[in-house]
Amino acid sequence: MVPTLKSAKLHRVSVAGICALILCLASKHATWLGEPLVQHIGGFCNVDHAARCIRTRPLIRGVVTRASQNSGIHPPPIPFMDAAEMRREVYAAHNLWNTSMHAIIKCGGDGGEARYRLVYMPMRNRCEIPRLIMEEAGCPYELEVVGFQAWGSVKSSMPLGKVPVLRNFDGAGNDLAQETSITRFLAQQLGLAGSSEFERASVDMLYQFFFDTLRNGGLTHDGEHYSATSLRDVHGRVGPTYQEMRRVNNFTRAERSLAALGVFEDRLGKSDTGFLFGKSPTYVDLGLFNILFELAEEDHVPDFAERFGFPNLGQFLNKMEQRPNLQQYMQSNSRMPRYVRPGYIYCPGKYSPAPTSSI
Ligand SMILES: N[C@@H](CCC(=O)N[C@@H](CS)C(=O)NCC(=O)O)C(=O)O
Repeated sequence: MVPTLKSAKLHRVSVAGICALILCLASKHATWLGEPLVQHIGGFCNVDHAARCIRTRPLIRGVVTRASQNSGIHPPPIPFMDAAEMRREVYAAHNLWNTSMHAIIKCGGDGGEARYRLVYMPMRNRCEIPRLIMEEAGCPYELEVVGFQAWGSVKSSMPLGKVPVLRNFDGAGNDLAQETSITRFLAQQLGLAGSSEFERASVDMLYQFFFDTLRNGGLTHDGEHYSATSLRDVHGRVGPTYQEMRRVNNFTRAERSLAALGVFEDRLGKSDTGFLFGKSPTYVDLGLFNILFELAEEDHVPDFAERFGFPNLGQFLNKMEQRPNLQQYMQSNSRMPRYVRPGYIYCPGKYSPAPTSSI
């Protein structure tokens, strides 16, 4: 069974039922109970995690809140924020380093109950493919946005001290870190990982290739193996195919970029559905879409398909962009801004203009 955030809470409450009853009975004595209780929870996991446990257990919240106050620990609830307001605040910060919000925005689906909560900083980068998976699947989820200046107090509660993280992914209170693990997990849960064992293996192979090349091992769209900016001033297809290249080579970034894109162009040429595998998009299609969408931005190479002789990639981008859920997402306020490096400076992009004061 796939847990929703709510069913996970119910599960935890039932597991903690006996404890909750004892705590309710003891609530009159919260003053003396408080400090040891918080110390116990804090020792068992950590204070931030304890704060999250506390927020999801209404039965014991009163007791523990008093306990927290008594011990000087105030677990701050993470507030919900309107997505348009979040966008204004993010752009107003000018760059990632100035952001200080810690709030949740509701995303995906038709406004139903959230099934997942994804934590990330206010940018696209490593949380974009997990988001595209949930958006394409029409799955309601929460995005917990941690501004860079708020990160210091959140970091220690993350399994590996980094984001993205999928909160309580198993309904038993555990968090899942690592972009690629989150991507594969969500894709499997939401039916975007391939339709047979063999197809899933093939999708995984191409995703690993995608991650090594077009994603530069996770360092986004501008690195040693692939760089959208390196292609701005290139005209025509240059360099060998990826298969002809040695792993260690002296080719330019532009040549390596075109070689990697060529693998996807060829793969699409063999497909009779317009997707990389099967009859519907999988997570590797969404990853490729994300890269091509960025490549086609006005300040990169909007005419990349004609310029480099990649007709299949051009058609693929158009087709993916027209998918209703993706189209809705890209035009929504919940989409985080693009940025340029160095400096992680926010910049507007297609469908996601910087808000004006009249909005
Ligand atoms: N291999 C990890 C890398 C995660 C990572 O480096 N995340 C950055 C944000 S993109 C982070 O958490 N930085 C804050 C820090 O290092 O404290 C993954 O793919 O999830």
